[in-house]
Amino acid sequence: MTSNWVLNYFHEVLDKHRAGYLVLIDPEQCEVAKCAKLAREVKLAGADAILLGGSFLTNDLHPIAKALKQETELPIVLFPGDSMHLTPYADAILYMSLISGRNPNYLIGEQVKAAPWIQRYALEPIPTGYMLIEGGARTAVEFMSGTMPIPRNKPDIAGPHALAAQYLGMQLVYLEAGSGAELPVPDTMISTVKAQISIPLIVGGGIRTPQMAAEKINAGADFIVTGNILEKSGDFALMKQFADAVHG
Ligand code: 1GP
Repeated sequence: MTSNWVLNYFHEVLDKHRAGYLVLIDPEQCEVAKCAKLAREVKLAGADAILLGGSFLTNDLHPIAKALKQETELPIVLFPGDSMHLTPYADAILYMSLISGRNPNYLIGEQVKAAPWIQRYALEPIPTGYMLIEGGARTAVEFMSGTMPIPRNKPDIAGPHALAAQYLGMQLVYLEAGSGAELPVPDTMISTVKAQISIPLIVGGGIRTPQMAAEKINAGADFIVTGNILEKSGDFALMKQFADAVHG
């Protein structure tokens, strides 16, 4: 039996701050030493946890996760593109079902393949309803999963998806515009979804400024994820600005 300390920690973050800040490290975009440096900076900046993963992976995940674990006591939470993206050197995994899509492989297939490995690696699975929202251009998740995102002007479709996730027992909902999205998840969609659920709401994809992060929180996001912008800019001062804007 695995503990659920990471999920409890997420709730403690929300008790302490108005919202939480998660930094996504894409193992495809960084070598071990660079990832380790990033992990140190994430802690110094005041972010709350590290998400590790992406849609497509050719790098060896184990040494990267191991290096992150050595550099920070922040939770390392896997954010996998499929059932191959697993390592024992993380603490937890967003055990996601792509509920905005109708591809059975990403609704339950990959989850079945991953389950024995999650048990073997003693990772904490955090059941998460993952919803792809149209972000202005085709994204890697859309292509890799062969699913269509929910149209960005249809919050009335997004709301019942999130509510269904909660009714199925999921512990988090993640609204995803896609990494590097031209347009982040719209505020109206965030507020509509938030009004229908009581589990924490994660929002990510295309959030490029601390002001945008604050806007998404004001709309109802509980956790903000950024990836691309820090990978590209390498601007660690910006990471602190994000953390401050999110924590309020
Ligand atoms: C992607 O939501 C995350 O899965 C983060 O997106 O890289 O655009 O910040 P960005």
